[in-house]
Amino acid sequence: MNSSYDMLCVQPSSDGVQVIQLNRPEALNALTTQLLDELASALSVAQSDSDVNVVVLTGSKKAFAAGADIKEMAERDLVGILNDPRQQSWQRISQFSKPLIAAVNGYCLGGGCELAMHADVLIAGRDAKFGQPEINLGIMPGAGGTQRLVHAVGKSLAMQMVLSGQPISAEQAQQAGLISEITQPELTLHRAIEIATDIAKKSPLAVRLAKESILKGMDTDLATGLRFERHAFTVLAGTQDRNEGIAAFLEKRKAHFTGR
Ligand code: CO8
Repeated sequence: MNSSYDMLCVQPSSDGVQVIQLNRPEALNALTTQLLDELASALSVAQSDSDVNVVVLTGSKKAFAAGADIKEMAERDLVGILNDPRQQSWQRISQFSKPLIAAVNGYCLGGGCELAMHADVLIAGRDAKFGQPEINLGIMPGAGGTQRLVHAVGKSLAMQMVLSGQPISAEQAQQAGLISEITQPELTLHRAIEIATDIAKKSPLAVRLAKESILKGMDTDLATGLRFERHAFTVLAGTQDRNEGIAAFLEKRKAHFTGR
């Protein structure tokens, strides 16, 4: 465990997978400026660590994260929010280009839900609750909740969640497409690591460009997305991993990818 963080437990990578756990149990992992900064830093380190292919982000049994820290927010006025240092952390988190898997149990609310939606794959325990309750505080989501949630669950459910503040269950989240799998709560992290370990064995270049292509497509029109996909697909034709993948298939053996 890395002790350079106060509010995170960062495990050493194993089989290309690193687990980062939000660790502020006394406040249900509410996201303070410091916690978000530590997370952005841990992801930057993981980004440049060649031993890390995939990161799993998780919280505790009771909460992935119960939102932005309301006590800290209470101290910020309009100018404080305008100059909000958390904005830079969100930006850095969104730039993480390796696969990020969220393993969610318990409350996943407000900024916590917005953080989980930065993940490429979300899985959750049966008891997880996803919501954007900011409206109950007289505010609204401010870190992607009105944008990414619409992509994830569609307009009608996103409106219902954001305007009423009512959370949805893991089952509803799966039906709507916010999460891909539901597990028993005690198995969520194990299952996330299993998915991550599988992805970590693939060609890192292909994984990176496939992720980028999907994200690009969500941000742009179909023609631009298809053009990006075609370029990315073409770039991969020049990699050793592509030769290795095809040769391994033809020779009926397992591929060994090196990221070249
Ligand atoms: N902020 C600060 N502290 C919190 C938060 C939070 N979001 N959530 C829980 N805590 C603290 C509680 O104050 C309590 O501390 P203490 O024991 O010192 O009183 C401790 O965690 C345990 O919480 P509860 O006793 O309330 O636990 P319950 O099981 O009774 O309830 C709930 C759990 C339902 C999750 C409840 O804690 C709750 O409603 N929390 C607030 C949820 C919320 O409103 N989240 C949205 C916050 S606003 C937001 O996220 C805006 C994001 C914008 C980002 C923009 C960035 C640039």
